Amino acid sequence: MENTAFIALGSNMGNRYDNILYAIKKLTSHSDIKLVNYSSIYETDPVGYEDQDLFLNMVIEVATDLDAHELLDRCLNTELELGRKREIKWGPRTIDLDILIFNQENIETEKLIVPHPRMHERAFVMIPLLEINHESRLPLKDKPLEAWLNELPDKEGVRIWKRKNGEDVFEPIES
Ligand code: PH2
Ligand code: MG
Ligand code: MG
Repeated sequence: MENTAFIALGSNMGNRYDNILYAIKKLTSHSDIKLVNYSSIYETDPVGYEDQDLFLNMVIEVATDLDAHELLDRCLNTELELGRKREIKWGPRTIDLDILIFNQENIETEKLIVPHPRMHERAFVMIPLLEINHESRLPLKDKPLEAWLNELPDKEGVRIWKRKNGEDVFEPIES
């Protein structure tokens, strides 16, 4: 598996927890995408379009043989399988799968921009990402991670919902 990617997951419709676990299972159901690491799950206030239900958000790390566009197609197919319809921009969704980082690559095509252009501004992405990532692997301009985190707005809108470690843990994939 030559490539490392970090993917953000978000859900605020239906059974949010089931949607997230099902998406991880679907995404990693072929041998060309492997789950390497995952964050805790956070409950988060909606950002952008505020008149909607609370989200569950988390970030996973995968290893994959796919290139970034192939991985994007897999993400979009998984969203469709979970019944995602695109109605309101930034509106309610059963599942959203966003590629945040793909190796150290900078990609800008019509379909895909990586690193994700808004990730640095979003506490619901950065807090779970920083839980499982380390500075050296983030293609984050010239600022230390601490500085990014300190400047993030809406940090209080991101609350731990299910911890990765400790009591009441979850297992995204049964071993
Ligand atoms: N996703 C959005 C817009 N707003 N807010 C939260 N809390 N979590 C999300 O995943 C989210 C959002 C667009 O993708
Ligand atoms: Mg998104
Ligand atoms: Mg998306």
